Amino acid sequence: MASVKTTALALVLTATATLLSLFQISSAAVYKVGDSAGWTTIGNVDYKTWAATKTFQVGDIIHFEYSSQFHNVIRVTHRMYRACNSSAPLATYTTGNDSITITTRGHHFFFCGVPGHCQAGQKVDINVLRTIGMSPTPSVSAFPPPPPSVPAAKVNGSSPNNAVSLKSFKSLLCNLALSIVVFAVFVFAA
Ligand SMILES: *[C@@H]1O[C@H](CO)[C@@H](O)[C@H](O)[C@H]1NC(C)=O
Ligand SMILES: *[C@@H]1O[C@H](CO)[C@@H](O)[C@H](O)[C@H]1NC(C)=O
Ligand SMILES: *[C@@H]1O[C@H](CO)[C@@H](O)[C@H](O)[C@H]1NC(C)=O
Ligand SMILES: [Cu+2]
Repeated sequence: MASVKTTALALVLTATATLLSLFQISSAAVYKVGDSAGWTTIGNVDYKTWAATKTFQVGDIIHFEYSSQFHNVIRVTHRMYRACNSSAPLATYTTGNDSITITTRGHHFFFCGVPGHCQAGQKVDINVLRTIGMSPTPSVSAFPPPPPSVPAAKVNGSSPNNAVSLKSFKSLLCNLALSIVVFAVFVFAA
């Protein structure tokens, strides 16, 4: 009798793990910094506002697109970010088509290392919130929602709406999987 339970438990756990790993892959979002404007000093792109409208998660890809003749990307510490100090970057990217996978939570500070560009606003703070499996509410209230009459304006680009709904779905599945595991352990222990 015990072996039947063990087999059932193993099956449930395997299925859950498969489900979760599948979802881990499919939920990674790609965010192009600055959307159609890209990574530039032209047009006073507000990268702070751009970042504030996104809900970044571990595994997401931050994509910098720019002319490598005129710009680059460096990752720096918070202190260096605030001072636009490019003397000791943590990482440097120069291809003009750089995809950076975010592997940890917290802040990830980037700016353009070309003199004057950081001061001109070519800097972005990618903040991956510590909450996992929670619905993304805080950043939404800071911005008035766009008028519903022009939904097409936001559809183009990196489709953040899609990403958000995928993430909600993911957290739902995570909760479901967790419930299954708890249930299985309960049955097993009984
Ligand atoms: C999306 O934006 C690109 C330019 O960034 C434009 O060429 C394309 O027509 C747009 N697509 C839609 C569906 O608006
Ligand atoms: C820039 O950062 C480096 C390394 O942290 C430091 O030695 C230097 O004093 C800083 N420069 C300025 C102008 O803050
Ligand atoms: C950037 O690189 C990706 C592959 O990593 C490629 O598919 C894409 O076409 C490139 N974009 C540009 C503008 O070079
Ligand atoms: Cu630049």
